[in-house]
Amino acid sequence: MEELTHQEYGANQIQVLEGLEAVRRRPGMYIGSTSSKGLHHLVYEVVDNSIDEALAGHCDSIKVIIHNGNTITVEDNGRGIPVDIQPQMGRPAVEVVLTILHAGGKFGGDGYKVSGGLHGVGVSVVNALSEWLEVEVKRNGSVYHQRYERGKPVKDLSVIGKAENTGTKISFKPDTEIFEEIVYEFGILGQRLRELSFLNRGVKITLIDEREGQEQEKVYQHEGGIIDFVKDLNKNKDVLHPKPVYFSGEKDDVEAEVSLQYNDSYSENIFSFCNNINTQEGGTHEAGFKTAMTRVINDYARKHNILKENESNLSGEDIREGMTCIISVKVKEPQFEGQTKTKLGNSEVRGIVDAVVFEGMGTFLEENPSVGKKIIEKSVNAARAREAARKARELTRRKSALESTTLPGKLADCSVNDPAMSELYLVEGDSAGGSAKQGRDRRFQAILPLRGKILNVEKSRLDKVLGNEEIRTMITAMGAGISDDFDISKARYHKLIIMTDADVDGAHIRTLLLTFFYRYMKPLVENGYVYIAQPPLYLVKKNKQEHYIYNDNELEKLLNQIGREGLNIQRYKGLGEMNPDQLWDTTMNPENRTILQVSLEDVIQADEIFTMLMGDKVEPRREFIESNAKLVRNLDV
Ligand code: 0RA
Repeated sequence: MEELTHQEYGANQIQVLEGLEAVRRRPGMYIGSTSSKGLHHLVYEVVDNSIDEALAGHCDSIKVIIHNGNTITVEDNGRGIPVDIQPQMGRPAVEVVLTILHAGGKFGGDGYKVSGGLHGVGVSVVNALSEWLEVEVKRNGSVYHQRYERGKPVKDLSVIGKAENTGTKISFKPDTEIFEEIVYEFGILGQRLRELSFLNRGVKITLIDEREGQEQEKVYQHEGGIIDFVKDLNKNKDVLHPKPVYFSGEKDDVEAEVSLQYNDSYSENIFSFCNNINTQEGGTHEAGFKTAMTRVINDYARKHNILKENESNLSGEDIREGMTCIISVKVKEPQFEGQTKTKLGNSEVRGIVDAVVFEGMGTFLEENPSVGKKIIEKSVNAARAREAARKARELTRRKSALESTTLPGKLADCSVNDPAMSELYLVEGDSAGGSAKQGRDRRFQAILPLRGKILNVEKSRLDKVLGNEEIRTMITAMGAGISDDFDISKARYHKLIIMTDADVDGAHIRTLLLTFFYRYMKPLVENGYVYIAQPPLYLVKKNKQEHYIYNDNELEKLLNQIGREGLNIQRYKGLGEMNPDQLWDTTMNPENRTILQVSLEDVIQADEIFTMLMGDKVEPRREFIESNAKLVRNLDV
């Protein structure tokens, strides 16, 4: 490459600029979106590089700072990005890393790999999307510095001081021309950094918020790695054995780690990761885990005569009931597949995880027979319950086959047949249900009144869940089945709107319903079909004018506007206090209403929240109860 003519070098440079221009023209292609999600993604991108340095064994501390004005600094104590001239480009390596798309780590270092694969688009993308970015590298006893604006170097890399140690510091200001709104959320960054600290044992990650009025600092560091992750996920549950099980292994450049612990609940919580990315759609690592687990438990149960010769094998699902598990693999060239590119495709991973789990779990069971016995008892019970549930389900199925056109009697269906246009209102109480039926637009709005509290599914198995009248009605109305049989393409409504009173009981019913949808109709939640209606809290009358008010802030604003004289303020205690017209105007008419879409961006957090809200332990619930707003994103429809 030394013979590069001047001209060719120039051509290279042009290509480089075009690369970053492409990022600015279509940022969504590189960071997913230019909303809050994309904005936070910039930080993850930089942190990922520091994590790689940690995984290579050269860095044990990463600091992330949110400054006033929502600029960010990410600093690590790794080797520092190389500063020597990169032969192909004839520029310092650090400049190449920051200005050339996909250049990160593809040169200059063995062992350096781009983490993520999904996110791993490189820090140059962050540079391209920042008003300015400054890098400081401590290396070779010197501090090097360079500044860029919208991806372009302002001047050459220069030495600005002496350094005693090594590391990289990158500061940047996201570009207002690119992002819709530039406000970082401590909680969102914290959640991801915390996850990274579990997945990368020992690395100390500090998050500092310097913004005026919201100063805070958190340190995330877990010597136990994914064992601590499992403990944390189970912290509000009653566990079957005190210590999570842990296995790890490495083969052909694939590292696999698994930790699991059973609790006494009925749900299965497996979270898998490849290169620190949550593989929500599963893949070969999960498949390997599941087959090995099923095999090893059945082998053990037979060997110890807990399963008799004439009895059939325990199913995978039965074995995984009440299991909390983290699977984490690190793969050189990950292939991400599936709709959301979160399904691991590398076939070599399956066998490696299978071997690690089969061997590790086998040994564990032999060494801990009392735990083994508990796990198998739980699986056997799960199998029995599943059989009972199957019978119950068959019964409902047969019934609905006989009366195939009969929807539940309480359901006031809409007249259109297109699910994409149809809405189902789940309404608390018969009286509000009656008002909703009269007030609705019957063309596209269906009403299902619910009487009293629905069953707390967090404390029941499927068979009992299916025995509950209100739940059966909802399943039939929705028409898409339940649990493993749930088929979202059969959903009769694409909006399911929960409408409860604005009081404690209403909040409780709403949570019970959300728990049910989350545990038994998860795709409904994942696809954003579930909404929460927002009825007004007050009706303020002055002279002939009426104002509906939805929260206390709004009330304060209005009172400041129209004065406090001659007012009549009515506080609505329940939906039942509104007549059908009012209910339509304030809460159901798509032209005026606000409904909140329930989002499940973070399934891990969602599980924690539902365990907390609906599980047995009271203390964490009390701490949490103020709001479940975390699950809910504001959406005006
Ligand atoms: C390329 C090669 C080497 C390290 C890095 C990049 C590196 C990048 C980042 C980004 C943030 N922190 C970082 N730390 C290191 C290897 C350098 C060597 O061989 O000494």
